[in-house]
Amino acid sequence: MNKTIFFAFLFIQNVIFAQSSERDLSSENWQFKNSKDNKWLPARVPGTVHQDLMNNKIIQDPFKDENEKKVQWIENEDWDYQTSFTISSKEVKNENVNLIFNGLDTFSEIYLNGKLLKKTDNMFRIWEIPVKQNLKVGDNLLQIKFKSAVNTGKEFAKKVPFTMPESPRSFVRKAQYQFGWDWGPRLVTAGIWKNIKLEFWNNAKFDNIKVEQKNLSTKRADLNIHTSILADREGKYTIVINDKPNQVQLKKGQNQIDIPFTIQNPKLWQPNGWGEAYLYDMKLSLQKDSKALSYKSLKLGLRTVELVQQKDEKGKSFYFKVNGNPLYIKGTNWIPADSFSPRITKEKYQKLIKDSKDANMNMIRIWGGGIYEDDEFYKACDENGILVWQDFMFAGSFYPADETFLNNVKEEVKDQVNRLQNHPSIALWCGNNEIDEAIVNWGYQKQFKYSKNDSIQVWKDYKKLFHDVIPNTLKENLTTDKNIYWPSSPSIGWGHKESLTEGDSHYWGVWWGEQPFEIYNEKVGRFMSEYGFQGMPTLETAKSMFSGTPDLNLQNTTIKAHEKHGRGWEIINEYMKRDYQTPTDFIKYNYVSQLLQARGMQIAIEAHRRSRPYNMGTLYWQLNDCWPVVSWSSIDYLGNWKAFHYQAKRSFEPLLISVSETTESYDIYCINDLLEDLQIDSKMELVDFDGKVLWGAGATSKLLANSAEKHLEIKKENFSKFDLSKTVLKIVVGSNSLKSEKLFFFKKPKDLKLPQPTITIKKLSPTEIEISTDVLAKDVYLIGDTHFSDNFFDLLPNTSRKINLTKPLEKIEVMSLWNTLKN
Ligand code: BMA
Repeated sequence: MNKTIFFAFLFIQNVIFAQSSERDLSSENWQFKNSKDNKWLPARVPGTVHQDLMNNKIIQDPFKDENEKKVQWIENEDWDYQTSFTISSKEVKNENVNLIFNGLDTFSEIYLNGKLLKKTDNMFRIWEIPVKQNLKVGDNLLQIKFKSAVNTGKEFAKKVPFTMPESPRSFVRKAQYQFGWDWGPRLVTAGIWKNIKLEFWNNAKFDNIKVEQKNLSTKRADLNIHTSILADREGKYTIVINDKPNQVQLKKGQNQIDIPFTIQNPKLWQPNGWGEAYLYDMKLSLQKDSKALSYKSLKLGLRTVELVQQKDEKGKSFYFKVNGNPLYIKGTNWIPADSFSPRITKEKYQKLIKDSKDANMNMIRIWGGGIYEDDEFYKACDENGILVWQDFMFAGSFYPADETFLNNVKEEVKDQVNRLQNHPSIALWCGNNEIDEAIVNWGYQKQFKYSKNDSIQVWKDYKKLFHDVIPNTLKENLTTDKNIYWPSSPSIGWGHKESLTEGDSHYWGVWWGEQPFEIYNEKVGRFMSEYGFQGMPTLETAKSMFSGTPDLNLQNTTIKAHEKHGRGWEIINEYMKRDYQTPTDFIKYNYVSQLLQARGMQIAIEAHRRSRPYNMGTLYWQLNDCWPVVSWSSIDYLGNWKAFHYQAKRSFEPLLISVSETTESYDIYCINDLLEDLQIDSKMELVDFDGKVLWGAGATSKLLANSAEKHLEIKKENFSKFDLSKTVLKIVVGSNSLKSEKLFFFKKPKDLKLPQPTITIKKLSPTEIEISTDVLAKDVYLIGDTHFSDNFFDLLPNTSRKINLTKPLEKIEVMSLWNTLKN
């Protein structure tokens, strides 16, 4: 072989066998401008136009003061982004180059070196464009021009002969909460919200891997690994799965190759509370002549999930069987953790999921008005044993169902189901949030004067989208758990009695219906997927609403503007009046509003849990916030636990004691969510607020695994001689492995005769304190810029509690409910 031929041969070999590789274009120098202007300004990718305008000091932070109003003009403008990036002669020699956009929000035109490559119209789709022919060695200009989503949506709306509620929101495949919600500002943004990559590949590459779990037993897991491979050269290849080679023949173009894979004596992935969320590492490589061309890796969790719905004498059950056992679901609803989702950090995702785990939860519902979440969210859920109820992104409106819209949704479902389905955390796919309910109950047809035909059309469109197109696309793309699709949450609106006998239920009689908290004891459905009550955010977050010195005052217009529910303040005041003395001082009002929320939610959660197995799940509305706001959340925007999150943790404990009052008795329930029977000892004492024990009793019994049982009944006449506004019932239940304590008060907080406590705080170390009191201290509130391991708790006379701090504090302030009384 002469030298030139030899080198040419080597060169071809190199090119053919070069591994696929990626280059992130997000870190290039990006610029943006209003399409009408000429001046380019620096931009950040991934990001949003609002963030870029803030960074360039063109707008003020819309989360502060009343700035939200001042930035509304942005949604009506068109925005251009561009970058210039260099391509090397080596890069251009790759046989294939793709430009991948993981998320563009929303209506854009993509130009490379002046040539229009694609028009996009869906924030939730991934766009992959072959660009080998369009690239050149040296500088390349990439431009993305965004059209106003509001104006584009308005054009779509004109084509429909009737008015769609909240038009033009539902015409645009874009995060719906950006249009404003009863907990969120209106910030309809635009931009490159996920990263952009160049992918170089030669010969063949993995497109996608889906793991089908065919059979799972304690002895073995039979899997089928579905690989989709794109090849531009046919031939013999090898797919190596965890060091095990498999010879395959690929044709030019798309290839679907299924490879059986077995794991002996598998370790199961268990939800939080039942054991370890065990994950296997799976590594795949695609090889030709022993040279690797393409890699994929994933974490595998082996578990079974079934949704069981069986007719019974009261209606139909609704519960999840996980690894063969009924799992009582405890958890919450998730909204996007920021109005500007690209700035949600991995740490923030990890922390919010860890906070859910720490509060004894095992499921989170991703609500349909937000986004299909970032990979990090699902990773954190996989690792922490948190199941995910995944809504598709449709919420609280009517949606069109013309062919273009349906095709767009099909592609969206395909992209998201292919991205997410390997996560063991995903338990259920749900069509939408409250759309069935909106069509049936919210009266839009009357409000917008629909004809009979218009109404029929709305229902037809609904059926097409949520009973046909979405479930069918889901089925085509899922490998395992094909049956878990639920068209709408809730399945039946809360005004109908069937909402409590079958399906999942959003119970809003409390808050929206202004019924008393105690009604929660009666309105227990089979699976409560939403219910909630608002509370103020912590003081740190309230202060963050101001750009300057905070004016913490209930009449302050900034404070008022950070409540998005039209009647929010009124409803909080009304409920507060029922149960508490209403303070006028801001700090005390803030504290009591949090207690009020925690109290309402405690009543709800305990009523649900006492009712198992009739009720098999409770997901409160809502875990988190997207900005500093008064809302239903248990954790505020800055990540601080409100009183309710501490309460949720207590109410979700695996062994719970709950007291239900009847006309004649106090019934003590024990709830055991574990998979083992417990031998329990219980001790009860009636204690007055000065610490004197007035009455006592005890019992021993067996508490079955996975059950709620009425354990004891105390006749009211036992207590008739005591002043119950000055006493508390202390119940302690213990077994070998677990202990649980409950303090039950007989009266509403405002009717308790609370003595003035002397609360003492002793510093044990920079991050540990011991807190004690002489007489009963109700709802002890530790104030300071740190996370306390416990807060907003009751402390019995002459007892103490050790509390850890995440950060040392010079000074800790403390108050209790006594401080809010008008003595
Ligand atoms: C529920 C949710 C949200 C809303 C919440 C509180 O029904 O689905 O749309 O924010 O109520 O009103």
